[in-house]
Parts: sequence; structure tokens; C-alpha cells
Amino acid sequence: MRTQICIIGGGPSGLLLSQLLHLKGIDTVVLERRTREYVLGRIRAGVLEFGTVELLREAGLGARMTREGFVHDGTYIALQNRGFRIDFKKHTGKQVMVYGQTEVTADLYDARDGWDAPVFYDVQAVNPQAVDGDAPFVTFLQGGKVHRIDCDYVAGCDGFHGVSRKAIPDDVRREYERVYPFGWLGILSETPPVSDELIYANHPRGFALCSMRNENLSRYYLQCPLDDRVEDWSDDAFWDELKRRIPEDAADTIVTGPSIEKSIAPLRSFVSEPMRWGRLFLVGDAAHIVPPTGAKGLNLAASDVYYLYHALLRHYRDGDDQGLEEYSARALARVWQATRFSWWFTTTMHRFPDQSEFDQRMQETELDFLESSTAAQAALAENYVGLPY
Ligand code: FAS
Ligand code: PHB
Repeated sequence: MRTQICIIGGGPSGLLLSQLLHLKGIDTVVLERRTREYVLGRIRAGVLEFGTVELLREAGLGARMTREGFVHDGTYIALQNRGFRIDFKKHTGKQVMVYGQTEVTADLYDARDGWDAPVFYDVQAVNPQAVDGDAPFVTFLQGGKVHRIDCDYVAGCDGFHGVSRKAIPDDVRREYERVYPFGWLGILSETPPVSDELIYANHPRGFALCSMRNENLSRYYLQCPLDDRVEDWSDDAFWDELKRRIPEDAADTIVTGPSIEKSIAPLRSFVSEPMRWGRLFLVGDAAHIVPPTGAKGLNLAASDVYYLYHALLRHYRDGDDQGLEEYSARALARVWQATRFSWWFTTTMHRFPDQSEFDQRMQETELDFLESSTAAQAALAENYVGLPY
């Protein structure tokens, strides 16, 4: 089989890149390790930057998002039983969209059903080959048979645990990592959100986040020790702890209920350079991971897609490879800005095991400054709504 772009990974990065290229008549094939149901069962991101919203609309996916998503003008920051609001719209003129990654991925798959572009599910032993030459190809196993796809380029959209990043030679790849000494315990509950906008809470017992998916589906997170297991947390224990960490007025009004999903995610900052090797381009989590505190993970995947999509368009339409040459440096410049913001927000909002009383006071003083400084609030707002592409 032959195609123009072989995309490894059928998550948001791979599907969005495929959709955008398809609309411009550029052929792709997507290889996905899991089943479609498994991919759609993942509960992950919830906040879309305005750039991501625009790109999804360009890909023809705006209708349900516009209908069912929540446009937010700001967010609340809570500490010491009080809170203050960061007004994104006042500081940047922009907003964010609360619309779950699960819905984005479902919309991408639904759009794909409308055209006969193959997604190979349940593939194994995916192996990008000859990517540093002019005739790359990808082999994989499916149904007990070896398949080969010859292509012009390979897009590695296969996430942190994928194979693409490792196709870049060890002596070429430079990896930067910080693993945080805690995780996020997240639940979904069919209850009305406690607040009209998100609440990020700094508390001596640990971080908490109140988010939502719709008017009767709430998403909550608690910082938890790395060695905690989901089975260690009953629903009652979760609600009791959440109420301890959020301001009293929210704790007194929150509607609790049974969790319909409960999971623990580790937190890390990770960047792998370069994001290109010959005719292989890394996109999204395949190249970088951010702690979810700044809601950047899915949105960085979107900006990578934007850069690679336009670079490929220039190649096929104009015979101009400048975009491809510049892809890695351009994507990494934005990745590092989002990595810094996510690291700062995580470091400011979470309780570290070895944190001293002085450290706690520094966090609280940082948040006091954020509360009192228009410039500090504008800086947070600029990063949260998404820096320009
Ligand atoms: P993904 O990991 O989503 O997709 C990669 C795809 O490649 C997967 O479907 C995988 O099955 C497939 N794959 C892997 N190896 C393969 C192989 N060898 N061959 C073929 N296919 C292969 N971001 C936020 O902004 N906010 C959040 O709250 C948030 N919470 C998260 C919670 C968790 C538990 C995790 C893991 C991530 C979270 N993220 C969050 C980040 C997340 O949303 C990612 O940024 C987003 O999924 C990135 O999309 P992709 O780059 O497509 O990678
Ligand atoms: C979510 O709703 O899942 C969410 C929102 C904001 C974050 C992280 C997760 O920073």
C-alpha cells in the first residue's frame, strides 16, 4: 500500500492532522494500536485554547463543540478559604472552550466515517523505517499478517509510550524531564458543576481542581501521593477530601454523587528534541508531556498539528519545504513556553512532600501577588488562553 502521509497513532493528534490534510486532498493512513472504543473510552483533557477551537472549526468539527461546549471568560484561583478570579477576556480579549477530549476524538472519528480513509486498528509491531532517506515506509502486524505502507512522510502521533520518538537515534535525541512527586486522582460524576467556571485550589493538604463537561457532568481532581491506588479512594473519601481543600462556600454547595469514572494520572514535564528526523515528524505527546495543571497537553498537540499541516501543504501545493525545515524549531518554541507555564502553575499550586513552611508561605505569597497584580493576572491569562501560533 502507498500513501502520502503515514500517521502512527489514532488519538487527537493523528486524527486532526489526517482530517485537515484530507480536506486539502492529501492522502493519509492512520495506524492505531487500540480499538476505536478503547480510544474513545479515555477520559482526559477538558479545556481547549482558542487556537485549538479555531483549528477544529477549520477541520469542519465546530458544530457539536459550539452547541455543547462551554465558553469560559475566566477561572477562579482559591487559597486559604478564599478565592479570586482571573478574567481571561479582560486581559487578552480571548476565551477558552470547555469541551472534553473524549468529545473531540469522537467528533474526529465521526468526521472520518464520512470518507473512506483507512484507520488500521489493533495494529502491533508498528515500525517506521528508512525515515532518514527519501523512501520511508512503515511495517506493522494486523490479523497475523505483516503489512507495509510506503509513504512520502511519517507523522509520529503515537503518544508518550509510542514507537516514533525512539526512531530518532539516541545520539541525536535530547530529552528533558521532571517527574513530580504526586499524581492527580480524577473522577467524573453525573452532578451539576459546583461553579460556573473552573476552581484551581492551593491548600496545605494538597491541590484540588473543580471542572466540568456539561451542566450535569462534573470533573474533579485531587492531588494524591504517587503510591495511591484508585481502590484506596472510596467516593465518600474523595468528596470529604475535596470539601476540605476548596473554599467553604463551594464545599457547602457542592452536589456529590457516585463516580462514573475514577483514575490516577502521574504528572511529568517532558520534552524530546528534535521533533523531526529526516521524513519523520513527531506530534503531540510523542514529543512532549506537560502536567495537566495548565490544561496544555491537548492544546500543544493541536499547535504541533497546525505547524505540520501548513508545512505539508506548502510542500505539496508550492513545492516549498521551508515549513518542513522549520517545523521542529517552530513547534519546540511554543512547547517550551507551555512547558514553563505548566511547570510554574504546578509548582505554585501543589504541596510537595519535602515542602517546608517557608515554601508554603512562598506559594501563598506568589498567589497573593497574583491576586493583587494586574500584570501577573494578564501573564497567567495570556498563557492559559494559549500563546499565539
Ligand atoms: P495520545 O496519547 O492521546 O494518542 C496517541 C495514540 O497513539 C493512542 O490512541 C495510542 O493508542 C496510539 N499508539 C500508541 N503507540 C502506538 C503504536 N506503537 N502504534 C500505533 N498506535 C499507537 N491534557 C490536558 O490538556 N488536560 C488534561 O486534563 C489532561 N489529562 C490527561 C490525563 C491522562 C491520564 C493522560 C495520559 C493525558 C492527559 N492529558 C491532558 C494530555 C492528553 O490529553 C494529551 O495531551 C493528548 O492525548 C495528546 O494527544 P496525542 O498526541 O494524540 O496522544
Ligand atoms: C479537565 O476538565 O479535565 C481539566 C481542566 C483543566 C485542567 C486539567 C483538566 O487544567
